[in-house]
Amino acid sequence: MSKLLEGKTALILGLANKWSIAYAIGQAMSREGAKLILTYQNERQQKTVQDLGAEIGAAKILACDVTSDAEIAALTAALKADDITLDAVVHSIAFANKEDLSRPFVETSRAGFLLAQDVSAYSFVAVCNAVAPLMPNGGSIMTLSYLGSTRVCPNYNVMGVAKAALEASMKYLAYDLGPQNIRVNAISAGPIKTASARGIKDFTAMHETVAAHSPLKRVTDPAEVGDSAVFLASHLGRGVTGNVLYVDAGFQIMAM
Ligand code: NAD
Ligand code: IMJ
Repeated sequence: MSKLLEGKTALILGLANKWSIAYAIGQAMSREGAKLILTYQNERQQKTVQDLGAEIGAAKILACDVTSDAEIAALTAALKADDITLDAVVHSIAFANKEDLSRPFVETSRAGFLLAQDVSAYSFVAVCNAVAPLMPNGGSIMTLSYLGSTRVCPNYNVMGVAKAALEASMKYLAYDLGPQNIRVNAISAGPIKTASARGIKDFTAMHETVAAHSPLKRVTDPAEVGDSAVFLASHLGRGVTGNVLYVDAGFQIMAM
């Protein structure tokens, strides 16, 4: 069978290490023949991202801290200077203060609230605005969300509110960019043991709850998220925009 992303170029933001969901997406997209461009947040991650990028044959690796308008502009300027056009963009980025993910949500500070919104939600708007001009043939932009956007998940707190803003932003972006044949979607993944999940209070218990109660009776494998990202980026996903695609072993349908 021919590869699903042959001839397509994908930009992936949010790869930090081998556990990152962005790495699983990069592996799946590389397998399907995509040319990959990766970004890293700062010098601390540069070496790791370069090593992992080499493993999946990344064509280019650039720095981009998404809290900086200048760094986002420099990223797209560097791609433009190389005459690179994009067919797919993956935003796999979130951050909140650690203490805001354990104490009661009601105690969230203004600064903590705004930080989570800035990194985890606004950055998606800024990235979409920056990359759209590099997608003259249309394309597919996606972000990663979590069930805590619409349901209360203990400790997810300020991140849940940021994911609610992210999912709503995704829909407005889908409306704005639709006329350019740019599709915008979110993948809502089930809990996966990444750096952003490790150290979270009761994460193992949450994993066990999902495995026990989800329709598929198991947790989400990052490779399943990678394959869904391939679908959204490919011709097969051409009719899908403004959607939250749950890749969570079915957990979100359950009430008891
Ligand atoms: P991860 O820690 O590997 O990825 C988070 C990424 O965000 C890192 O690469 C980090 O460098 C990047 N980042 C943070 N602040 C940044 C900034 N200012 N500029 C640029 N990059 C920045 O963890 P992950 O679990 O792969 O998370 C990726 C996405 O998936 C996040 O949006 C997360 O909310 C979402 N998600 C995770 C799970 C899970 O259980 N792990 C479930 C559903 C959704
Ligand atoms: C995170 C916190 C609380 C509950 C949680 C999570 N559950 C899951 C996550 C149930 C699945 C992981 N997740 C979906 C995230 O989006 C994580 C985001 C995150 C994690 C950290 C940890 C380290 C840190 N800041 C963070 N910011 C965002 O300092």
